[in-house]
Amino acid sequence: MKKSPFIMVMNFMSSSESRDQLYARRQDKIDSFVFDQRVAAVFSDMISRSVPGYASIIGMIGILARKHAVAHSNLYDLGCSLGAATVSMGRELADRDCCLIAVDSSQAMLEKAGELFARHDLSAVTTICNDIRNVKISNASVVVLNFTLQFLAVDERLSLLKNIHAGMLDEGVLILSEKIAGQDEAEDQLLMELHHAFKRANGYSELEISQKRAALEEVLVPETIAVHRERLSKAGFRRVDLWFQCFNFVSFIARP
Ligand code: GEK
Repeated sequence: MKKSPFIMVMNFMSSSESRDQLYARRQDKIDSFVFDQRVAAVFSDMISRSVPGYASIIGMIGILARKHAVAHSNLYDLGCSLGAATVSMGRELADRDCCLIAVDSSQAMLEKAGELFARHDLSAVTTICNDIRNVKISNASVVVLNFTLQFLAVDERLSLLKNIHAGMLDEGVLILSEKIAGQDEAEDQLLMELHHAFKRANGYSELEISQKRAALEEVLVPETIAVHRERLSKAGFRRVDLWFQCFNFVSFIARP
């Protein structure tokens, strides 16, 4: 019997070899966060202890892909990291003739993603090591940006979304997950406190939380839900629905 997406995600998580302790020791100078080999080695532990709802989102991406994937079309996972969303889609679409394309600019991430694809019998996945801004999107029924857009400079986000929109089939969906800013200072503070409480509950110390926050300061720029909706609409998406939120982490479905 095929395993459920939830079980699949738990298996994916438990395959992580190392616990994230990258910010456990006090550092004199905090360098900007980069997706290098050290991060790739602990990534599945890092993201599951840092992003509330990550496992659910990954599982649901498979469900959403099953609902919206069109036969003989392309499915993109942009900023795939270790390929969790690709695996989730691939397992749901084994019976459909679709092409899975996983893109990331980090070679270290893609090497590990390749191992995961092989473990899940998904060696047909096309992996592309490149900046997502350079990748032509075509014949796409599902495009996933799972916590990736937030790493692009704010003024580069609209043109990426326009490029994605131009390469999508009318019946397709873009799944966009992002860390968000609150709509005002009070909401922002509340969501941040809840997120930090989540990280503490998952074993991160105050030092780890504050050093990671400093490393991400200018690298990950969150925006409000309203800004995302407006930009998606400007990029040509005619309908945008929020299907997931936990604290300051959300996911939208946008239709071309
Ligand atoms: C998941 N989606 O597990 N071009 C290509 N890749 C990029 C770019 C870019 N311009 N900018 C960042 N990345 C994954 C999680 S992580 C989110 C995504 C996080 C890549 C970067 O190398 C990293 O692998 C990924 O986007 C962001 O479902 O760490 O919070």
